[in-house]
Amino acid sequence: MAFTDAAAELVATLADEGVQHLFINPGTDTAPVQEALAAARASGTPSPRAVLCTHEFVALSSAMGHYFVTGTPQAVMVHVDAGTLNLGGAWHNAQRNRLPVVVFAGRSPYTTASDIPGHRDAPIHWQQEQLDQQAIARAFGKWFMEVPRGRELGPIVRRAYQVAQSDPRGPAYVMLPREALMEAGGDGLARRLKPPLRAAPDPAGLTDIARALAGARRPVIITSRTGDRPGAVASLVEIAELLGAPVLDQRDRVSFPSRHPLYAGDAAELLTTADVVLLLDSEVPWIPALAAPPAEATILQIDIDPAKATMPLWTYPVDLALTADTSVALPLLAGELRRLASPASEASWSKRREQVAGQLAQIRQGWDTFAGSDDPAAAPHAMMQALNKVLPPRAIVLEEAVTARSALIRQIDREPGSFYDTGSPALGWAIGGAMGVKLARPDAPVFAVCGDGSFGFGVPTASFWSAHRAGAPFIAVILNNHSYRASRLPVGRLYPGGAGEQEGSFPEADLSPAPDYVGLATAYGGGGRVVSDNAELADAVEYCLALEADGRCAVLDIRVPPA
Ligand SMILES: Cc1ncc(C[n+]2csc(CCOP(=O)(O)OP(=O)(O)O)c2C)c(N)n1
Ligand SMILES: [Mg+2]
Repeated sequence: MAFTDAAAELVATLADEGVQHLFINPGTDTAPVQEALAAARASGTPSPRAVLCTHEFVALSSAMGHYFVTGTPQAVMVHVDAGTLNLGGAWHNAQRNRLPVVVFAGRSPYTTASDIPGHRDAPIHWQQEQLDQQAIARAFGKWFMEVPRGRELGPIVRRAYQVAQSDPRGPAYVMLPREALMEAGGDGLARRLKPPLRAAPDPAGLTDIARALAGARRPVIITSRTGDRPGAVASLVEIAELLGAPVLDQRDRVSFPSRHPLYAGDAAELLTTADVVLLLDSEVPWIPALAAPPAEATILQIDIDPAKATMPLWTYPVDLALTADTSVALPLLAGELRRLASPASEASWSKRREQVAGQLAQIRQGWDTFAGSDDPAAAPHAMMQALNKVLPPRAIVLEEAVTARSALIRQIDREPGSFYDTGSPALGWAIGGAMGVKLARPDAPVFAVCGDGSFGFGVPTASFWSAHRAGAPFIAVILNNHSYRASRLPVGRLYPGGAGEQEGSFPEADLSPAPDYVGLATAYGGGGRVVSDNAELADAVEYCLALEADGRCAVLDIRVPPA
């Protein structure tokens, strides 16, 4: 079938690539795509659903949330240089989370010739043109291209999705001049360029890893994102159980069940006595200044991107690294370990299992005790414990609680595929991400648990409006300590007893007086509750869930001490 123009081919190609939503903020250059979307809707031909996001940061954050729960390729469309710039820190989050997204951006029309469709027809077409628009994206994307002619659009878009979805995955950026969009496209859909299948580990290396683990005396497993593919978690559980190894789950995803006796959460102190450490899908395995394995420990790694070349100083001392998708490698590793097991080794592994489970039970008991204490720093733990009790089974939790992150890791108990954290620096993702999750999982209540600072970075006006409009409401749980606590603590750490501590005032990190967050949600069709006592939490959650069920966003403004 021939397309009316390249823009129509773009819309059809996106649908054919499995893109379900086009998170869009339009400009004067997206007109051909808007026309093509309208035509597809009118004729009933397959097209992604356009989701209008009133800030670009929300669009890309939302695409990431959608990807987390579906694993499907994503599309975002923004306006020229201005829209590309507004993607802001979401670029970084997308890069660090290996988001297979193609960001399409307008590009000022080239021609002033009025007989060429799409030609320049407004002053802004001069002003918005940059010497190098791609440069904005270059630090964070993995592939960049401009569509020079309508005929080339199909193969370029296919190529963009192939590269974005090839491991290690990541964002691609495609610029679309109006003239090209309005030219004729190809004669039919360009041929799909399929990404490679999941990478399997080197067989000899896998045997070496199995032997090192089988012979270990105090093995420790570290993971963070193995739960990206929830199916991999069962194999990780089997390996941990076979070896009797504690699993530190840094929880960018749920990679190990929190009720399992070998779950060690973020208790990094366990590393200091390890003789063999297995790193699985962890971006920052440990912080040397806080707790690290002994220098003589053997460090093993299985990761889709073991060298992490995009992090300049990733200097962890890895003895043996395998490039592999852990969802392929872990079942194989479990098989190798079963083959290596002898009655003697099984007896010692199972003895260790009992010991380690006992040690971890004590550690976790400490988490509970802390949550119940009078320590002001315990307030988020107590609140998260209370929230955990009333979370509906289907709920999906997004984490952006910064200094209260540990409270979520320790107190919130979720299945694989129902807890996400970007593990990356640009705050503000959670509330935009929540819309994307909700679009993918309409039956799941989505809780974005964030700090008051993080909430503000998420462009709440745009997040609430866009989610309400798209029928994808979420519940923003704000751990409201009236501060950028994370930006205040280092002053005391680096300058103990210094002027900052003596003065006791940190105006640059103080967020009081707190705004009316519930009022803000109300302005965008939602509502919410303020809570300052754990005892009020269950009722407040019920109230917010009722709003959410009614298609409205909710804020649960939890007042906690600045600590
Ligand atoms: C986009 C962005 N801007 C600034 C920062 C620097 N930063 C890191 S943590 C933080 C404070 C976060 O405050 P909040 O979400 O309230 O959490 P709290 O520190 O109070 O636990 C800031 C400003 C950042 N990470 N991302
Ligand atoms: Mg705060």
